This record gives sequence, C-alpha cells and structure tokens, in this order.
Amino acid sequence: MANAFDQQINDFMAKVIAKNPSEVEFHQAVHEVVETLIPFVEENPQYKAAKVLERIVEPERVILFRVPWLDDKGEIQINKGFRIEMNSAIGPYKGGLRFHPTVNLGILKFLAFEQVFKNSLTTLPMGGGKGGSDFDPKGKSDNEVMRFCQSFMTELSKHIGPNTDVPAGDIGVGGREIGFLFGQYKRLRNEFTGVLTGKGIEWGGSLIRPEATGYGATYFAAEMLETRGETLEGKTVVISGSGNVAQYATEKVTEMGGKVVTLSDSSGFIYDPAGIDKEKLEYVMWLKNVKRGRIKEYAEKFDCEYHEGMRPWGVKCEIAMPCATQNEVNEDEAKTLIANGCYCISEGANMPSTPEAIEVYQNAGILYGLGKAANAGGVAVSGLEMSQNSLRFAWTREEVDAKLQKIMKDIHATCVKYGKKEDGSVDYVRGANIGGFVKVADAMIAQGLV
Ligand code: NDP
Ligand code: 2IT
Repeated sequence: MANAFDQQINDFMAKVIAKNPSEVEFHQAVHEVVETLIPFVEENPQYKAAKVLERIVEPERVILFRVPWLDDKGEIQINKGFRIEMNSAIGPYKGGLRFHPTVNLGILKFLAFEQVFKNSLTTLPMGGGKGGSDFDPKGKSDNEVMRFCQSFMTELSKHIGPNTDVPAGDIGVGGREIGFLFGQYKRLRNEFTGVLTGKGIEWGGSLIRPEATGYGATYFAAEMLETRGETLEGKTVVISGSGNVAQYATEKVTEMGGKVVTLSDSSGFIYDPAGIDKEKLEYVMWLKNVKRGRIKEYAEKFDCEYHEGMRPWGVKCEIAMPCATQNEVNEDEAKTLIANGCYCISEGANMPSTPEAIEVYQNAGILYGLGKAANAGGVAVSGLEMSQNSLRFAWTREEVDAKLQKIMKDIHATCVKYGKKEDGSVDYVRGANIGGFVKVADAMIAQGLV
C-alpha cells in the first residue's frame, strides 16, 4: 500500500531490524503497528517529542535462563527459558507462557509486543509480557511435564509476583501446567497468591477463564457482523486449531447458531459438513485435553474427511476463525477464502495472518478483526481473575461472562472510534493499534523517562 509516510516507516523499521537482527516475527508485529502509528504520531507531536515509539519497541527487561530437568529414563534434558517484560506503564506485566519447540526470542518478543496493545484495549490495568520455553510437552509423561515446570518456575519465581508480573497459559500451557507452576511458586515463596492466572477453580481460578478467548473471539465476530445488521445464525464457520481457543470458539459459535465445519492440528484438518455439535465437541475436548491424541481420530470416529498436512482455508464459509498459531493464513489462502464467499475473519490466534493476507482482506473490504482486539477476551478474564484474587472473592459464571461480553463490546467500540473510515466502514487494524497505544503512551509520558 502506498503511504505518504513510507519513508519514515522504512527508516524506523531499518533501525528496529538492525537492533534486533533475525527476530523476523518481532519485525512483522512492529511493522504492522508502526504503519498505523507513525502517521498518528505525526499528528500528535507530544508522542514524537517523547520518543514513545522508539521506547515502546524496546522491552523493559528480558530474562533468559537455563531449564535443566530429568526425563523418565533419568537422563538430563536442557531447555531454554524466557520471560519478556515488555511494558509496565499501565499495570504489572501480564501475558502467557508458551511451551513449543519453535519458541525463540523473536517469537516471544512479537507476542509480548502485541500483548501491550491488547491488554490496554481490555481497559483493565495490565502491562504486557510473554514467556515460555522451547520445551515440547507432546509425548511427555505427566511426571516429565511436572519436573520441567518445577525447574522452569525455580528460576522464573525470582522475577514474577502478583504486583510485578503475572503469567498465564498459551500454546502448550493449560490447566495442568499452570497447576505444576503454581505449586512450585507457592513452595518456593511460601505464599498463596495470584501470581498466575488460569488457575483451577478450587485454588483461586476464575470461572470462564478457560472459555474466555474462544468466547471472546466469537463475541467480537458477532459485534462486527452487527455493523452489517447480521448475526452468526445459520453461518458456516471454518476454525483452525483444536486446542483451548478453538474448542471454546466452536462451543460459542454453535450456541449462537453458527455451524463449525473444520478443526485442525499441526498434522492436518478435519472437514465435517454436518457441523461439530455439542456431542462431537465433547469428544474433541476428551481427545485433546485428556487423551492428548490427534485430530485425525475425529475423522475416524465420525466418518468425515481428513486432510493430512493441509490447513482448512480452502473450505467454503462465511466466517473464518484462525485459532492455532502465527502466520497460518497466507496470501493465497486469504484469496481463496474471499473467492469462496468469506467476509468475516475473527482471529483467536496471535498474528495468524501474514501481512500479505491482511492486505488481501483490506482490499476486499471484509470485516477483519485482528488478534489483538478479537482474542483479548482471554487476558481480560485473566485481569478479572487478578481482581477476584485481590478481593479474595469469586464472581459467578454469569457475572464473569457478562463482564467479558461488555469488554468485547467496548473493544469493538474503541476500534470503531479510532478506525472508522469516511465511507463508514471500520479499519479494525488502525482502530486497535491506535486505541491500544494512546493509554500506554500517555502513561509513559506521565511517568517521565522510564
Ligand atoms: P493450545 O496449545 O491449546 O492449542 C494450539 C492448537 O494449535 C493445537 O491444535 C495445535 O496443534 C495447533 N498448533 C500449534 N502450533 C502449530 C503450528 N506451528 N502449526 C499448526 N498448528 C499448530 O493453544 P491455545 O489454543 O491456547 O492457543 C492458540 C492460539 O491462540 C495461539 O496463537 C495463542 O497465542 C492464541 N491465544 C491464546 C490465548 C489463551 O488464552 N490460551 C489467549 C489469546 C490468544 P498441535 O497439537 O498439533 O500442536
Ligand atoms: O495471548 C494471550 O493473550 C494469552 N495467551 C493470554 C494471556 C493471559 O495473561 O491470560
């Protein structure tokens, strides 16, 4: 896209790339944001004078550590541990932990950077952070996962705390891992405190936290559809992934009258034209959360198509919800989606669309809800979990769900406020980036040179 600010954007990016070589996902996330923020900062010189953009791309602190652990054979294993404390202008660092063999510094910096804007959009007082390890939980026994988590937390516990930095789950980190991490923190510090979110309901967790990201991304899709006087009723929805976010997106879409026809994992996708109803979803939850099996087994059980090594974007739909990982929709796949009649994308995953795919959506004028707005429901309910922990009190399911719905509505309204175009349509990328930026930037300026 030709932009009057191209030269400034290129100059800014050249410096970011030179200072952070080889962190390609971080470059991608920063580029997407500064494309909208550089023109905004030019119109609002207080941000330029204070060099807010130059400061906001530099993490406040990066912690790298060794994680040694013993496998079931008694052999020593070594992984890398990371925590990126990106920005604490509006609250303690907050963001998930990812355990996946692809994890590296650039991926976690992109996630921490996105988290700063996302957390600001929720309206709750949370800064941005992210962490994790290149540990692969797949194929490990519960005991191996526990020993890894205990070793990981032994170091991480020195850097986090309920008023400092509050991690949660992400890919490869769910209820089981949060339990082991929490247990070790408590043991080391002798404190029962809200240092992690996504905890079990019996020990300080919040109702609706497991559901929140998938539910929130569905509520966001519904908000976008409402701008065109439409609802989810009767719509065909293609979802990728089959983990936490995909499962609860499937549940909520179905409840709201849509039909989810695909799910995937890193091996391939299933296509069930009859729709993944409540009963089939129960099976998926057992398959993925208890048996820890492959999505292929769904096709065998319910006698539907399975496409090995493929992503689901060739399946005809009105709505697509990428809920697996970054860069999982490329330019060609975006074109295919649109050619097949898709006109609404709500991203449960972080940065699932490549920059080329985003350009395709934008040129086609479809409803495009980017991750930092559409998937903010998860961290929003994490924020509500922190509030409940501080109050030593628990809200009901209905109360938390109502708060989540209101937060998603407000995020949508913020996107409209900053992203409404002259023709009345909404540029959600611009809306979310500027909407998330303003509060953090103002707080950074108010707090002096930090
Ligand atoms: P899970 O670990 O529960 O599930 C991840 C799913 O995505 C699995 O089906 C997994 O398949 C698939 N997947 C992961 N990596 C890849 C890959 N490289 N290629 C293809 N498929 C892949 O994670 P979540 O559901 O929690 O997270 C999904 C996405 O949502 C991530 O982008 C995460 O950052 C984002 N997110 C999560 C939030 C949360 O609250 N959990 C909040 C906001 C965003 P397989 O099992 O084969 O690896
Ligand atoms: O990407 C995300 O927003 C998350 N993985 C959730 C973070 C959190 O602190 O709940």
